[in-house]
Amino acid sequence: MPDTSQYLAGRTLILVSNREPYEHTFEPGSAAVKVRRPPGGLVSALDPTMQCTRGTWVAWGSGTADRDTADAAGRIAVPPEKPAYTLRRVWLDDADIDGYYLGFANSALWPLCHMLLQHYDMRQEYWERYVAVNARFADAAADEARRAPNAPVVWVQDYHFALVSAMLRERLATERRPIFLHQFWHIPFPPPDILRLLPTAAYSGVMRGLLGNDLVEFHTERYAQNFLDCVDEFVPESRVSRDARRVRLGDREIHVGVFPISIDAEHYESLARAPEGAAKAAELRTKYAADGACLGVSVDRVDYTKGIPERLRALDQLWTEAPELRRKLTFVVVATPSRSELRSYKTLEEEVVAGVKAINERFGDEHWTPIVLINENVDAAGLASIYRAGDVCLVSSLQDGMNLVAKEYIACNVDEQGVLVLSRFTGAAAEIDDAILINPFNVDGVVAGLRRAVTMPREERRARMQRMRRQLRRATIFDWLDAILARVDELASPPQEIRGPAERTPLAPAESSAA
Ligand code: ADQ
Repeated sequence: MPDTSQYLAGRTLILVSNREPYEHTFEPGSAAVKVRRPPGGLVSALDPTMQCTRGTWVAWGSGTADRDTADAAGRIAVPPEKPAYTLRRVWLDDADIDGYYLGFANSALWPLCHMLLQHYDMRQEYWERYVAVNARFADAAADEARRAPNAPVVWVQDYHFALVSAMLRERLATERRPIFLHQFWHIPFPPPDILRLLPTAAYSGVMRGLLGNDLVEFHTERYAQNFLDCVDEFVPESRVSRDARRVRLGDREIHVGVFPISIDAEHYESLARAPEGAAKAAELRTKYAADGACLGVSVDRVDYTKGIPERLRALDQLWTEAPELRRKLTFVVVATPSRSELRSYKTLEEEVVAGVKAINERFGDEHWTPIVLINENVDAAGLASIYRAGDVCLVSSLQDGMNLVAKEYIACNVDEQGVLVLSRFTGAAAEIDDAILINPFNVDGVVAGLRRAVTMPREERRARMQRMRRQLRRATIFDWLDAILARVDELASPPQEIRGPAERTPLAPAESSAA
């Protein structure tokens, strides 16, 4: 793990994200409290940085015991076993969760950013809640910035908080302390023709909110250029330099950067190599890929962006067209429900279960189940053994900011025999050179890609996987973090002065009428 303490010298890092790094919950039916660390690479990568910079992490206090363990301001020192930084919790009630999280963030922005318009559902109240919750996070971050012993660097995560940076800049405008604001956008950024489907106040607010940052970060050049196109179109008083990826707004300069996120490759590799990982992988192969048969794997949250029904359609067609692959190719599909409160997600869960059942009835028999569906949460060690066992990993996202599953598969493929079949609409496809690229909307193409994967000569498989593994080792999540912090260091020094009120970036008011 690279040493990130060389950056942010004399500065305090304030991180803002929807999910918190430590969640306190009551044990069912008792007053005993347990601490949960949400799984995921981002928290594991950022937690050590927070520990060494002794900053503050502002996040939604989502645990049942979160209020009981924090002080009146929602603050608690973490990690619990060896406190090194502050977690500042922001409280959301059910109406906030419905309007801000399930509503504007996940029913409006999420489908638009993934250009899947049939799932777009927009209500005025969603936007109003989103503005209100973003304001509450900006208040909490402003309070933390005032408490910070050093010049604060604020790092906002994702599409839940498009307005926070501009709001925060406004709140701190009268205090002449240097501050640097930046934001990572984890999902695709759409072109103007898609973003304009939001009401005018909302698309204008989102763009002006993001321009409250000094640096806006994306996974790929395409998302960065889409963002610059939207700035050009929706913020007419700005000046956009596409080549330099820069925006001039009043006397401020906003930089746009490309930083493809990655994984802790060593960690995944060690899970796959561990004796339990190896044993579990061998067990999977004995069960589903004995006698030279082939094992396909896929891993996703159940989300319409991941192309799961499209994948099932392709498998159906594959076993129809290539009867010789029946009993010779089994698929383990890990598809864990997420956002089940939303009807479109619940419907999709049912569609996936019914689709798998139909395929298994059509092609399976008493000795062979074509698709093994695992629709529960699997921990990282379990995933590592599934990845290790898989001869083919199919990622069929219709759109995906990056897709970390593709990289996890590469990290865990320690036997160097696997083939990655990857949707060209993932951020990962812009980076990974040796996958078989597919268009998930074209079922014939997916079938052709799968056939190519299962028949690929051993030497070609090995050569491709070796190259992908070398590429991944050079670009892990720590390299991502390192590159972003280095860029922040470069741009933030000498420290930028907080602008006076007259120079503020205007934020579209929540009450403006919907267009
Ligand atoms: P996600 O849409 O969640 O992330 P992805 O990048 O694939 O998509 O990351 C998912 C993570 O959850 C992976 O670490 C994976 O192992 C894990 N996971 C997925 N399905 C699981 C399951 N069924 N059981 C257990 N774990 C599972 C968003 C964007 C992506 C972007 C990331 C990071 O949508 O495009 O790559 O953020 O920026």
